[in-house]
Amino acid sequence: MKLLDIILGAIAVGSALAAPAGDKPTPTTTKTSKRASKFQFVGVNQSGAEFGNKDLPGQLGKHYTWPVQSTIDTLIGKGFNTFRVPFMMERLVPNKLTGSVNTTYSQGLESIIRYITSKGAYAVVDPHNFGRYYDKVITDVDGFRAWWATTAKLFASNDHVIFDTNNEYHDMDQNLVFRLNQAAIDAIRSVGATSQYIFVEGNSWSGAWTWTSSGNGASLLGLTDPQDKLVYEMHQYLDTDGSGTSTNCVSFTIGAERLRDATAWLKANGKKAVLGETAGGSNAQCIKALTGMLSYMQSNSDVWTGWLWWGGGPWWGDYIYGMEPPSGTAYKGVLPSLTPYI
Ligand SMILES: *[C@@H]1O[C@H](CO)[C@@H](O)[C@H](O)[C@H]1NC(C)=O
Ligand SMILES: CC(=O)N[C@H]1CO[C@H](CO)[C@@H](O)[C@@H]1O
Repeated sequence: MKLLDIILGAIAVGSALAAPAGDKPTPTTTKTSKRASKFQFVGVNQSGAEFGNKDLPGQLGKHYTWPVQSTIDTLIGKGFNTFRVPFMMERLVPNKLTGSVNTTYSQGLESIIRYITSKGAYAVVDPHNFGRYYDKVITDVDGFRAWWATTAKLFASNDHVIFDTNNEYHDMDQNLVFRLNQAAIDAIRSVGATSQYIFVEGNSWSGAWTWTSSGNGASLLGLTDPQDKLVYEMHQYLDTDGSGTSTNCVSFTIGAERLRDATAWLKANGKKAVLGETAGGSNAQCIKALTGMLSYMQSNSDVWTGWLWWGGGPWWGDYIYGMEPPSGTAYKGVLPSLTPYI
């Protein structure tokens, strides 16, 4: 296994050196290319600032990093218009939920968000915390409200920002997940951030395939937004346990199958959703499962607003789902097949 990793690593480095000429970053002045799909949001998660999440606050360049501007340009050139930026709640507001921002980290976050939105794309502000703060489930709903008021204030005047209440709540009381989401919505609106979309996530890692069986459907249906701009963010991987840790996909048809139940819920209740994380391995079976899923979403685009790939970012190396230009595994092997859905 070790030896295989080393060989794969060497291949990754080799192919990075031999990047095809067509993969040069798009000049920053290039306008968003014409897109094939009618999805509102098509994008890529841009990892880095949430890395080293056990090292808090952590050091820039050692434990975490920021997404790369030229990558944003390149992916916009491919038609993408949405970038989800995961980061750590504790790095932005250290020590206590009701505290104030760490200006060093905040400037890094604000800078990449500003860059993305200056290109006309959406930037999703994604506290990648799984409903936890310093590794403990957040039960202080008022504290969470305060954290969100502090954070939303930084972006209140930028209408291309999208607020994502939290990444993948899991193993939590369902009513707590409801109350945290509602507190975030209320806090965001209370500081004058009234034009932005808000992505709300569910329990059970916000899985689309378990949206109703987990209780998310019944519980989160009650969320309210005075601006009526809520989008349910669901995640879906296509490997056996749905964890997004394998290059294998269950079958050619698994993508569409895993979204059926959630789609019925969305239609029955007149709600909209975005697939905030999805991926599959760079192989024929996964590509067919992914394009089948995206095609199913397109034919249900009254409720599915779009999708975001997991993941891009400068530190993924030869990661199985890497979407980082020029040599990411998925960038090279999967993206060419996804063009009709961008
Ligand atoms: C603020 O953030 C910087 C950069 O991540 C870090 O070096 C510093 O220790 C942080 N300060 C606190 C109080 O967390
Ligand atoms: C499927 C996947 O890659 N999930 C990732 C979500 O984000 C955390 C933090 O970056 C990773 O540790 C997970 O692997």
